[in-house]
Amino acid sequence: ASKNAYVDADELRTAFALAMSAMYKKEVPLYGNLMRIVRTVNDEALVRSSTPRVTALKNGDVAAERLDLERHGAIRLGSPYELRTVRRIFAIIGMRPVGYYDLSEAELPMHATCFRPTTTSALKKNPFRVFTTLLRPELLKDIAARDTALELIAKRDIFGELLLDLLNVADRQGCRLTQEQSPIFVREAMKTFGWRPVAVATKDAYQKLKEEHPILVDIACFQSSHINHLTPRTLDISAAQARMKAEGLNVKERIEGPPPRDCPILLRQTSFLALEESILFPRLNGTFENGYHKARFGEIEERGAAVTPAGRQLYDRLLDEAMRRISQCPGSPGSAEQDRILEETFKQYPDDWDTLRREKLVYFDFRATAKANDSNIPTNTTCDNLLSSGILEAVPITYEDFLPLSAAGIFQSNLGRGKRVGTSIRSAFPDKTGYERALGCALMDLDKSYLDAQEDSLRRCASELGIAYD
Ligand code: OOG
Ligand code: NI
Repeated sequence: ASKNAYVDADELRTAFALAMSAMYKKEVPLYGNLMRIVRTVNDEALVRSSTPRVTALKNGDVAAERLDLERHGAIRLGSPYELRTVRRIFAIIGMRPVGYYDLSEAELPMHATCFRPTTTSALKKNPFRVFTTLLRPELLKDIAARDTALELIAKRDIFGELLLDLLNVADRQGCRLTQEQSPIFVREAMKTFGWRPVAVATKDAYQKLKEEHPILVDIACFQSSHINHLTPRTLDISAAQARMKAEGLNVKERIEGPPPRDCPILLRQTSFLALEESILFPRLNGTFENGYHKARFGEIEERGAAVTPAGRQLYDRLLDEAMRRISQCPGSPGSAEQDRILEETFKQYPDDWDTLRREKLVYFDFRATAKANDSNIPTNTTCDNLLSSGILEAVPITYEDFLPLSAAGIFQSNLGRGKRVGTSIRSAFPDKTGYERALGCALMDLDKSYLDAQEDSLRRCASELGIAYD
């Protein structure tokens, strides 16, 4: 193709994600081990594919190529300017902000969205996502710490000039880049999301911020907005977790999210703890001193079906109930006991696809089967009838988003306790409008994309079968 031809956003997203993966492997060598473990576990799971859990994933839209490419990253931004510029970067690779996540409930002075592709076809090609948090300085109690953080953020420039130029070029070209511009864009963007070992903050400022809240140093003290993890998707997180432990990785005690089920829903996640990395702190006299920073970690996840608002309510209620039961246990129950309580509580969540569909707890993609061609289709029939006669099949739709409580658990397990965690936040409340104001546009509704996909599939089936659909 000619140098001046535009690159397709889906292709550019894959180039971008691959570049990030290569970069992260160099920066955090353990990520390479993690990828190897996940690949082995996935291959094994696919061989044992008679288990309903894997069959469900295999029968869903999870093509093997997609699974191989699938990653999510996370970044922590300091200002509305940074967020707006990141939004422009992601727009070029077909990623839009979906959903709002309040992390203040977990004593983190931040809120977030997820940038990801939103159409079924783009998700199929490469569902790359980035969990993007923004600092909420107004939630910080300590004025001095807040001022220091804001000064450091205002002083740095995490985007190079060349990258900013290319963003303007893309704006003029309808949010697209040419064959010639694209590799430069990817290369320059990696500088924004890569590790820069020279801090913006002095060691003293770093220490003071860290004492106030350990997350502040990761948000404010560096010259880039380094991705703090890059997560592959596994088909069997329990097996992957066991293998991580066996290889001596420092794995988090418990897996976040729902218990293991025949019909997986939402997502289950676990991580190994952050490593110490050396950094150079600038001195006021222009020289540098050595130091360490601990933020980046490895994470894996197993994705299940997207749930409807009713399904989500049931999930939240049961998780709440399990947590309450755990907190009421005499002594402090170990992780095995906690998992047992979680599993027992979730017996109340139906665990076969038929019931999940009939009770409208999960979103499905409806498809006409081969049987549709040689059957007489009654015009006056129901979806249930067509399903039970095998003319239609219902495939659960994959959950493409995140869970705020799981995110909080992942955050906390990697922070370590600062002196004053628990007292450094003023109060906890969501502020979606505030996030949208900083972002400069509205967040997409998380449910709508699943509902649309389900409705579209029903409409397609009706037209294929030649029956009316209202
Ligand atoms: C983001 C943590 C959230 C997830 O998978 O839930 C997240 C962060 O640590 O910055 O990535
Ligand atoms: Ni994550």
